[in-house]
Amino acid sequence: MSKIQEIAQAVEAGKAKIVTGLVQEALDEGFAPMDILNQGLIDAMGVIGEKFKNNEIFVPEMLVAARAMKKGVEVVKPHLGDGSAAVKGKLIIGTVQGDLHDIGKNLVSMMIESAGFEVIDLGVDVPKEKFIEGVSDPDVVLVGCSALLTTTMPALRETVEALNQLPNRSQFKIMVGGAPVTQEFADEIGADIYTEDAAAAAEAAKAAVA
Ligand code: B1M
Repeated sequence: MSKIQEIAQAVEAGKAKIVTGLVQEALDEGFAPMDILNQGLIDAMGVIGEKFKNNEIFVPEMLVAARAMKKGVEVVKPHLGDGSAAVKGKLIIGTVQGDLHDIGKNLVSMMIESAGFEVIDLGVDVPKEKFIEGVSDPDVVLVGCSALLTTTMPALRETVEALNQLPNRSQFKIMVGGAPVTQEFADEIGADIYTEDAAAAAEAAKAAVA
């Protein structure tokens, strides 16, 4: 079994300490940090999601796997920077109201930060008022909204619609994403940017301020 497969298996089993050790070993052995992130850590969460859907595991197992993944991400994070030192602008980001999923949002933050942005993380379960308060800072050029549940897509819509009403709307771009979100939905609710994953989000953020 390859080191990356070992990482994925340890994430699935929720073994946080083993994950951190394996990720460090993989880095020491010269595995590309993006491969460790995508094929080791992120793919494992996909497997966990399938198992949950098929009632093979339940919320507690999902939670320990999520924690193990987060620990692995902490180890790989310092190796993901692309060397962009200059601050390209400020991003506020959060998971919308009613939604507690933060792994994807954290990855997006991390990649955008690595691309040279200052990131203000509003956390999870963020009401639209908090996003609105966030853009009162004139340095904010990007607003990121994440939603992982079909049941929180209406909150995403409300947040984007509220941001679209603001008098300073031309100051910032709105980026949305998360598993149930599509380009079509993003267009429908009036978001500026939809991206499918964290790497694409970082590229889109750079393009948005270029
Ligand atoms: Co939840 N959960 N969960 N969960 N959970 C899903 C999302 C689900 C698909 C599982 C399933 O049934 N297969 C399902 C949603 C079904 C639906 O809505 N149709 C589900 C459910 C039902 C629930 C609960 C309702 C379960 C319950 O209590 N009965 C509950 C809801 C709680 C709430 O939020 N109110 C719940 C709870 C949880 C945990 C707390 C246990 C845990 C979250 C822990 C945490 O985040 N700290 C959890 C987990 C871990 C998952 C799965 C297994 C993994 C999510 C994840 O982290 N994926 C998930 C199944 C799955 O996704 N396959 C599932 C890895 C992550 C890297 O991917 O978040 O998609 P993702 O992010 C990607 C892209 O989407 C994108 O880039 C990211 C990185 O590449 N992206 C953006 C995300 N945000 C973006 C923003 C952008 C741009 C791109 O711009 C701003």
